Formats: sequence, structure tokens, C-alpha cells
Amino acid sequence: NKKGFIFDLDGVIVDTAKYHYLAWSDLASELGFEFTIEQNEMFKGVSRKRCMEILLDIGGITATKNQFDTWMVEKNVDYLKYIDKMDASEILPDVVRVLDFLKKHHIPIALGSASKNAQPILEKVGLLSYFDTIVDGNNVTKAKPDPEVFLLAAKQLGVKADDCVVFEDAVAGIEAANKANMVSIGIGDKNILSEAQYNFKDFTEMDAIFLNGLLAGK
Ligand code: G16
Ligand code: MG
Repeated sequence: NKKGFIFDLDGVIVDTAKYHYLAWSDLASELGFEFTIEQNEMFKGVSRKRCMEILLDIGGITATKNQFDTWMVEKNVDYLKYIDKMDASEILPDVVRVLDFLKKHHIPIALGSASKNAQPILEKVGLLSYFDTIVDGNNVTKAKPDPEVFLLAAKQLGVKADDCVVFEDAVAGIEAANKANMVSIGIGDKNILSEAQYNFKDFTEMDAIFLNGLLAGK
């Protein structure tokens, strides 16, 4: 069967979590409380709106609808300032090697991200042309761990869900991939991503034997 590969963005292709953190902590300090790097873990793979809700919870702040929206926009404007400075040097190790391997084998590739800034980030780092389709926070209604983002990506690639492989760094993303009946590959801490079918610290640990196995699989 024809295979399809789906990449998460933040934490898999680039480490934008650090920029999300800077923007959220800027907002928190403006609102008069501290947002820690440990708390930022909860925000990985989670939609902007949900992050805003959690942040206000942490600060014990009740916001009007207006304030909520204003602060969310403010955070994003701040975040985009960091994103604007990104270039190819921020691509995580061996991501390009894996993308090139898939291209060489004519495997369709999708992005499956919760971010609404996915396309400009891929452009910034020069990877946009690798992707046959981008499914991101602008195209889905249900956030991870709902499988919608990955199911839509499979559909747009013209590949059956069972024949898709997902690379993810967030617990919610692994759960979404498993629900979609896809091969789930955790990129990051294997203790945190224990529900993944396979675990790798990063792409440098993923050799051609493993990748060939995925192409031959099932
Ligand atoms: C990413 C990040 C999340 C972020 C979300 C929305 O998800 O991991 O921390 O809140 O996107 O991003 P934005 O504010 O740019 O729309 P993923 O799925 O790419 O890891
Ligand atoms: Mg991620």
C-alpha cells in the first residue's frame, strides 16, 4: 500500500516552544504573575485558545471576552516577532535527512500541526516545498488529541489512515495518531511519550534501516 508521512511542526521540525514560552511569559508578567518553563510543557501541541485559558487559570485571572481576545492577539503579535527572525539554522537535527529520504522514495508528506502560523514558519526555514499538504490550526475544528488533523492530512495525501506514519513530540499528538490508527512515532522523552509505538530522542537516532522498515511495513 502507498504510505504517507505526517510531521508535527513545533518540537518535531523546529523548536518554536521556546518562542511560545517567551511570548506567554511576557503576557503573564504584564498581567502580574510568573509563568514558568515547567508550566510551558502543558502548552505543547495545545491550541492557542486553550493555552490562553490555562494561562489565566495559572494567574487566577477572570477575563472578559474582550480582554481574552485582546491578550490572545497580543501574545501572537509578540510570538511573530520571534518567528520573523527564524532561518534554516533552526531546523532540528536530521529533519532534512529524513525529508530527503522520503522524497527520494516519492512518499507524500503532510504537515499536521495545531499552529495557525505553520505556513509562515515553514517558509522562513525553507522547508515549505517538501510538503504536499499542510493541515494546521486554520483547517481543523477539533484539537489534538482528536484525530481530525491527521485524518484530514491523510485524506489530502490520498493515503489510507492505516498507511500513515506520524512524528509527534506531544502526548496529545501521539494520542491523536493512535486514535487515527496510524503508526505513532514519539520524538522526545520516551517516558513522557510512552503511548507512542516507537520512540526516538530526535531524528539523529533514526537510521535508514528503520525508515525502510516503515516503508515496507504492514
Ligand atoms: C503548536 C504548539 C503549541 C501552540 C500551538 C498553536 O502545536 O506546540 O504550543 O499553542 O501550536 O500555535 P499558534 O499560536 O501558532 O497557532 P504543534 O501541533 O505544531 O506542536
Ligand atoms: Mg508539537
